Amino acid sequence: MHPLVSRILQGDVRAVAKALSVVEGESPERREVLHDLYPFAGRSHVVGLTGSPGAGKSTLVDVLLRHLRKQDLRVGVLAVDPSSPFTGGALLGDRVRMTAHSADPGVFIRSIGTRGGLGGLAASTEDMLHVLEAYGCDVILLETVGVGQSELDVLTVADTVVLVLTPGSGDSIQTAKAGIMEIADIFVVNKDDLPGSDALVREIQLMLHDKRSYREEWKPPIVRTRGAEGVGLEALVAAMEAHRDHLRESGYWEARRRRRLEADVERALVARFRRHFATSVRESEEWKQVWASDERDPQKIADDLMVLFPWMTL
Ligand SMILES: Nc1nc2c(ncn2[C@@H]2O[C@H](COP(=O)(O)OP(=O)(O)OP(=O)(O)O)[C@@H](O)[C@H]2O)c(=O)[nH]1
Ligand SMILES: [Mg+2]
Repeated sequence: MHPLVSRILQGDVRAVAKALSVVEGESPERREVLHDLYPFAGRSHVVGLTGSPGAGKSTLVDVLLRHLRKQDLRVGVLAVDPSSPFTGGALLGDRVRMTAHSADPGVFIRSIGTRGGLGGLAASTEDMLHVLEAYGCDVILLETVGVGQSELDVLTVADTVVLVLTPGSGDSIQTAKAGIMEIADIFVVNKDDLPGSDALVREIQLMLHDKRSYREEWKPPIVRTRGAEGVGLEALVAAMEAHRDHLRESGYWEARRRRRLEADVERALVARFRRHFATSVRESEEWKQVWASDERDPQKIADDLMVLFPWMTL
C-alpha cells in the first residue's frame, strides 16, 4: 500500500492534504495512490450544494459543518471555485472557515480549481472524494456555483444535490440554469427573512406539482432556511438524511455508484485510445499516405485507417 494511503487510514491530516494534491495533479504517484484508495471509495454521503453566486451556499456549508460536528460526524468540504486558478484555490471565505475549523481533525476543507484534471472537473473531484472517503468522512459537502456545464457535471458525483435558491434577486426558478431543476434532490429557499420567499416556495411547489414522475421515486422536499442565523438547519439535515436513506433502501445508492464506475471505465478507455492514436497512428507512415490521397470523406478515411490499424476496428 502506498505510504500516503496508510497514513490517511491512520487519520493523518497532513497525508490527506498531500494525497489531495497528488490526485489533483499529474505526478507519476497519482495512479498508485488512487489504486490504493479505491477499496475505501463510496463510503461517504456526498452532498452537493449548488446555486447562484451569493445564494448562501458557503454560509450553509459552515453552519452544516457545525451541526454535523455536534453529532460527532467526520466532515469533508470540497469547494469548487470557478474564480481560482488550478493551484492557488483558496477563497478568502474558505480561508476564514479553514482557520475556524483548522484545530479540528474531524473537518477537512479544500478548494478545487475548475480546470480539472485529465478527465475533467467531475473526474478530478471524484478522485479527491476518494481521499476524503478513505479518511473516514461520514459526510462530504461539495460546494459549487451552478454557472457552467462543468460545474453542473460535478454534481454527478454527489449522492444528494441541494439547490439553494433565494427570493427576489431575479433568482426565480424560471431563470435558473436549465438542467439544474431536474437534478435537485432538495430545494432550499435560503434568505427566508427576505420578502418574496413565500412566492418562491409556491413557484417551486407548482413546478414539482406539474411533474409527472420523480427521478428515482423521490419527491424533492422544499426546506426554508436563514443560513446566517442557522434557522432551518435541522430540517435541512433531516432532508439530507431522508434522501440518503431513500437511496440506500431503494437500491439507487448502489446503482448510481455502478453507473459512475462504468463512466470512469469508459473515460479510461477513451483516454487510452487517444494516447495510442496520438503515438502509433499520427506518427506513422500510413497516416501520411492517407493525407497524400485525394480522399476527403472523414468516414471513408476512418474506414481506411481501421484497415491499416486493425486494433482500432470497432
Ligand atoms: N439576509 C440573509 N442573508 C444571508 C442568509 N444566508 C447568507 N446570507 C448572506 O448572503 C451573502 C452571500 O453568502 P455566501 O454564503 O457567501 O454565498 P455563496 O452562495 O457561498 O456565494 P458564492 O460562493 O460567492 O457563490 C453573505 O453576505 C451572507 O451573509 C440569509 O439567510 N439571509
Ligand atoms: Mg461560496
